[in-house]
Amino acid sequence: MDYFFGEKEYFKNIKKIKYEGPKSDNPLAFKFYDKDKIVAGKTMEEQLKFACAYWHSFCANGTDPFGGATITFPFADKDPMTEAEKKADAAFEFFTKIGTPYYCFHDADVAPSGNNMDEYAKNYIKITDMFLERQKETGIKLLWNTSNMFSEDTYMNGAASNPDFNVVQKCGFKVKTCLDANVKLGASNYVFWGGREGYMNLINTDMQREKDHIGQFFRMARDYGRSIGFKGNFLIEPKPMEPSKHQYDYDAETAIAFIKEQGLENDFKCNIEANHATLAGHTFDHDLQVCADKGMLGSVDANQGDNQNGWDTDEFPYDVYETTRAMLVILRNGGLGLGGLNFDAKRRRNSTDMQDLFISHILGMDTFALGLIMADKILKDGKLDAFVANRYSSFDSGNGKKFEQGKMDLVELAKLGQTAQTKLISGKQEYLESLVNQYLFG
Ligand code: XUL
Ligand code: CO
Repeated sequence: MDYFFGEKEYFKNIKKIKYEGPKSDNPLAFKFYDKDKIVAGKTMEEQLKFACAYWHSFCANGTDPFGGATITFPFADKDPMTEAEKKADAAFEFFTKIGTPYYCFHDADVAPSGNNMDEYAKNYIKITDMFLERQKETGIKLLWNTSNMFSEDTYMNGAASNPDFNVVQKCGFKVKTCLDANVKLGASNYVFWGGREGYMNLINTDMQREKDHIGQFFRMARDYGRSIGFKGNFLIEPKPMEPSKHQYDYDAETAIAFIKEQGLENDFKCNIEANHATLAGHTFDHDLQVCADKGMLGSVDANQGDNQNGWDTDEFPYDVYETTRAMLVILRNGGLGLGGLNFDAKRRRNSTDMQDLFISHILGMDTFALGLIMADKILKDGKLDAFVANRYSSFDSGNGKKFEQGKMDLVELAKLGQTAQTKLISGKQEYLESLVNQYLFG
């Protein structure tokens, strides 16, 4: 099989990345991700369903608020459409070489927006037609696409929540175009991340009206998507802030409440991003568990934040403790369903070698592979789950069961409480944490 498409090989000197095991000193090899290895009844590839994020891997050039680009791409071209075509070829070469079975993109990542909406659609359709060909050639699938309604100045006051209906109309055009491409490419999901769907100051904002407009917009997107044959999940990706001060889909609980308030629960689930959960003051596994408990775990943006920084650093995951805890939730959930693990992650601004694009993905894939192996070990051993089950066992029978089943009123509960004997029962947190260390390093 050839590992390049179009006119040339963009990542020369880098062959398909293989599993070489934990003792390998080859930076361009997997140490733990062995795609065909069976873990918890499925291959690692099927369990983890990795996706590559177009916007970080082929667009982010190291620019930050304090300085310009540090990363140059081998597909740069003076003509924006030619560059988009070369970028698509380079992207499929990368997916094939690194071995991510899925990819994700925004409209703005893949094609130039042109001078008007017709040019935008023409460019986008041309590139997504090309994607369709490349998907057929490689077997790589689209996990989700989305519309970027936050970068252009038009969206500075919001997208579907914008106080100006003219902007909402433009959003309609963009999302319709993106849903058409989604169905053409056979995607599993369609994502809405509400970057500017929030506000900076209540002084100029009618909050409930804005939320209702988003709800109305989502119902229209759902109805259109279903009418053209989209069978996957619509996903809301919660984030508390950045770029908005108050983002409406703050965290998993907030997004689920919104989904239910707006009557979208049969079609919408959540896409949980690790760094967004930590920005909201939660842990990654907290937001995953909130979704799992409500049957709302749609997909995952797999990255990692920084313990000291209060912003979205989108690092590639390297914390095995965190991925183990995430994979515990995912395995207990019975897997990711139509979702996957999308690396919404970028290499650091000073990781400027082209090799670093590969190495960063290897790091993320190995870290989640370890998380999967460890979570499987923990679940098979069963001590953690048995401890938790036992902790709640007073509700398994007798009056506790009656309470849980709603067969008791407050008068009866109070009567029992008059003579109830309570004792201090240890939560054993440190014991359980040291048990996890034993699984990880024992
Ligand atoms: C931004 C973010 C987005 C979404 C897709 O923080 O996570 O890239 O994943 O729009
Ligand atoms: Co994301």
